[in-house]
Amino acid sequence: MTKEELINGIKKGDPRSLSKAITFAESSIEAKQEIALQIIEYFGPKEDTLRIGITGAPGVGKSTFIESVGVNLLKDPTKKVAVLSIDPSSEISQGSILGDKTRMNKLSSMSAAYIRPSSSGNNLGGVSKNTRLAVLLCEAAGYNTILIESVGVGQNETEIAKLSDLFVLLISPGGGDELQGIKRGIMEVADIVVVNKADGNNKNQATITAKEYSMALHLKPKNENNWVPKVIVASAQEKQGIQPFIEKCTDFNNHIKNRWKLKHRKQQMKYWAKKNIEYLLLSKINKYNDTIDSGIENGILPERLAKNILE
Ligand SMILES: Nc1nc2c(ncn2[C@@H]2O[C@H](COP(=O)(O)OP(=O)(O)O)[C@@H](O)[C@H]2O)c(=O)[nH]1
Ligand SMILES: [Mg+2]
Repeated sequence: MTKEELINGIKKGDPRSLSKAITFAESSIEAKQEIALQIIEYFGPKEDTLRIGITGAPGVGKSTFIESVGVNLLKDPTKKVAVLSIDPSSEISQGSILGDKTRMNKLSSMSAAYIRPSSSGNNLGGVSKNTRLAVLLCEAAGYNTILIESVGVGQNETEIAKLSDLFVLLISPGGGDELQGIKRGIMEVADIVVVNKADGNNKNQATITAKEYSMALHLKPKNENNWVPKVIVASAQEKQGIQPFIEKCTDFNNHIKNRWKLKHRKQQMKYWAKKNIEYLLLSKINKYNDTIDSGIENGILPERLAKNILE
């Protein structure tokens, strides 16, 4: 498919064109990624969208929760929902992704929804770098609510915050132990904490956990955006707490809209610019292997060598 065909397809709302464009964005082949960049540039920035990053331990119910939220969001005919999932285990096989797909059965059958696992290249920062382009392509295709699912491990957890306007942490009703298990870093950036699986025997424990988090979140210094983080008790399975969550998301969007959102997105783009420079520089290092070899053989100090190469 040519760039023009992809652009026309995306304009017409053809999900296959969008998928193809995202595949190009994720490609390690320069020419393909270039096409994806040009498509994004063609459509230009979409400011009136909400990017919701959702993280949490494996099995806490992220996919189930996202499906319930997506289905509820689509009761509003002005909404179009895209779900991107970053799953480290998907690097090797597509197994876990298939699992996610089946869990999002209802949502994936709805025409205003688009669901796509974000493949992680094995390049540095590849996971989120590619996902960022996927977000932009979904927005180009007219999806105005983007839900990004990521397992809260490793660098993923902070990088997903760099892709989102609104950052959500899902936890299970585990009480105090749970609170300590969560890295401070995540707590600090969470705008909404959802205590999921508040059903059956876990109901009471969920309320207690929610109170603990509420207290912890009130103690932490306010974010730059002056938003006081919220705690929601939910059961993705029984579809409880979903509408209250969506209302909080809307509140948040109104809170940041016109004031903080675009500034925040610019800050994020500066981060990604540096990340991309880092990536390009590192990928160039191998070019200097021969110079390094002969320099060292000839007794030049590594410090001198580096300066000679770069200056
Ligand atoms: N009891 C209960 N189980 C849930 C709830 N949400 C998800 N689960 C179950 O937890 C398991 C993991 O869910 P999944 O959405 O795949 O979690 P993820 O790994 O965070 O995406 C599945 O067996 C779900 O059916 C919930 O609200 N209550
Ligand atoms: Mg999942």
